[in-house]
Amino acid sequence: MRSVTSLALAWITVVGLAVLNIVLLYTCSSIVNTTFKTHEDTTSSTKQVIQDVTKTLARNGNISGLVLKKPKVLLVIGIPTVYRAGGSYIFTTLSSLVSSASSEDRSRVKLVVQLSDFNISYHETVRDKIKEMFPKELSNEFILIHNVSAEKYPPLEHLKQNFGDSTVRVKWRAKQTLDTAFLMQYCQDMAEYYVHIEDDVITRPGYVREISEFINASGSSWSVLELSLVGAIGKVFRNSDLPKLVNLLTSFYEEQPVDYLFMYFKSITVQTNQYVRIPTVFKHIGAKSTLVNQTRSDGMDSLYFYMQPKRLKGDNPNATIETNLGVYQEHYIDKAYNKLNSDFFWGYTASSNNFFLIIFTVPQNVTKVVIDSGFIADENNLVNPLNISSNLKRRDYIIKWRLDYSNELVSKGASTTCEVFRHLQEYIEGPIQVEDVLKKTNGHVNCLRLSIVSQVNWIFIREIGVYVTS
Ligand SMILES: *[C@@H]1O[C@H](CO)[C@@H](O)[C@H](O)[C@H]1NC(C)=O
Ligand SMILES: *[C@@H]1O[C@H](CO)[C@@H](O)[C@H](O)[C@H]1NC(C)=O
Ligand SMILES: *[C@@H]1O[C@H](CO)[C@@H](O)[C@H](O)[C@H]1NC(C)=O
Ligand SMILES: *[C@@H]1O[C@H](CO)[C@@H](O)[C@H](O)[C@H]1NC(C)=O
Ligand SMILES: *[C@@H]1O[C@H](CO)[C@@H](O)[C@H](O)[C@H]1NC(C)=O
Ligand SMILES: *[C@@H]1O[C@H](CO)[C@@H](O)[C@H](O)[C@H]1NC(C)=O
Ligand SMILES: *[C@@H]1O[C@H](CO)[C@@H](O)[C@H](O)[C@H]1NC(C)=O
Ligand SMILES: CC(=O)N[C@H]1CO[C@H](CO)[C@@H](O)[C@@H]1O
Repeated sequence: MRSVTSLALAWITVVGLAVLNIVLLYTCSSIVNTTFKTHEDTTSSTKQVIQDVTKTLARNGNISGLVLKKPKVLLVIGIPTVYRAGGSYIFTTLSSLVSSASSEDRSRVKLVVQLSDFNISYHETVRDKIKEMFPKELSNEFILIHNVSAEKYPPLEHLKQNFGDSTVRVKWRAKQTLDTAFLMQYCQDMAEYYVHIEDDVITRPGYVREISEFINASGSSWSVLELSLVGAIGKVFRNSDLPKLVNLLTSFYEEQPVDYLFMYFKSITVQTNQYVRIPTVFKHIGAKSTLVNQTRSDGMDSLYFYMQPKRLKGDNPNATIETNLGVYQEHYIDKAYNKLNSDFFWGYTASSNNFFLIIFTVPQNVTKVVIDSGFIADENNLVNPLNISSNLKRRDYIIKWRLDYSNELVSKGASTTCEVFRHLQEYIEGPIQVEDVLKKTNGHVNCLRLSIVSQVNWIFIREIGVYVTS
């Protein structure tokens, strides 16, 4: 009932928005085009409105059969930037985006830097430095600089207060939402896809291919793809959706922060799955927010950015896996054994005798066992945001372990388990990779048991690979 109601509400919003478009679109584009019409202009402005609405409808529903230009490049990456006290990251962001793109990539992408400050002398500072650092990229239009004009914005005083945010914060977030709308408007029709990031992120070599592959792999039923799990960073939209987004952002900039509106865009468009690219493609580096005195923490961002895709290609025959470790959130051990998801195991050690027990549905002739544990963390992200490589550290890996096997399955009530175990590998320290298992076991293995010793607290397992004879 609840979901029916919210669906209905979503529809009312959609229909409402469509109807309002006739009025609003012009209000919105008057924010963008800024002119207030005199009485004599009415006829031509009405024509303009009708044309804009027709274009929007053509994009959204192809009602008029209007032929729209096909964008020339694959991606346009929108990067709004404003002054922040205590450190600017925009040049690091641009360096990362430029140096991580091959010359072929550069022909498929445009980077649009939007100078979003109302302080014009700050525009000049940033513009000059970009010209100095990236003359070639500017001249061949790999980088474009665009600036906002304060006079096109609605008044940002006396805004509605909500979410318990201070007046300063409400103004900051309302402006951020409008900045995004202007940026999207500017980027309209430049590329097939628009990617929104912020001015304090880094990426890695091959990001263009990674994004392109992810778009291809995501099918067609998405409206937002996520290349980062942080707020408004790394969100991919279709070029054809930009007019709707501009409407949404300019309609609700007082009520909602931009990342919430992105999230609501998913529900309004009835996108039911979340599409997150793991490893993520962009990593947040800004410790200082553009909101005065606000600092931000890294959270799980670096975990997802440095996480490798599953690579072991084990046979992983059907099995149930048990463990006595505590499980963090939903990161159950099956997630590490299942090759088809990009998830992992993350848990904390029990007081003693920690183990993972794999019980095969059918006895297996196991040849090799590999378990990839630990992850790369960016430990000093907030202390030293611009020297990434110096901060990387491996965390939560299994330090000391032993592997046993059993070929004696016993039934206990409704469940089955293994009882008598033999050593496959005595306690050792180091990566978990056990070869020649067939020779040591003579086949017909019912269970494998990994025992953990001398673990401090947390254990992260990216992937389990069990190899068997076919
Ligand atoms: C839009 O309509 C025109 C004319 O009816 C048609 O040729 C074209 O294929 C349509 N485009 C899309 C994307 O449906
Ligand atoms: C505007 O920017 C300039 C140069 O970046 C700076 O010196 C000045 O203090 C800023 N003005 C305001 C009002 O923030
Ligand atoms: C994605 O699909 C398009 C169209 O089929 C293709 O041209 C492009 O090479 C694909 N990109 C990748 C990275 O596979
Ligand atoms: C930011 O912090 C400084 C030092 O604590 C304080 O003087 C200043 O008023 C704060 N600014 C805002 C806008 O809260
Ligand atoms: C493994 O389990 C899946 C799902 O339960 C099943 O579809 C599949 O046939 C099983 N494979 C084998 C080899 O038993
Ligand atoms: C294991 O190997 C034995 C003989 O080498 C064979 O009979 C058996 O079918 C194999 N089992 C599986 C699950 O492959
Ligand atoms: C980054 O950190 C490494 C290791 O701490 C240090 O050797 C290097 O000089 C630093 N680089 C910069 C640019 O600060
Ligand atoms: C300060 C500044 O760079 N202003 C420019 C912003 O962009 C408009 C055109 O969109 C120019 O006319 C301004 O000079």
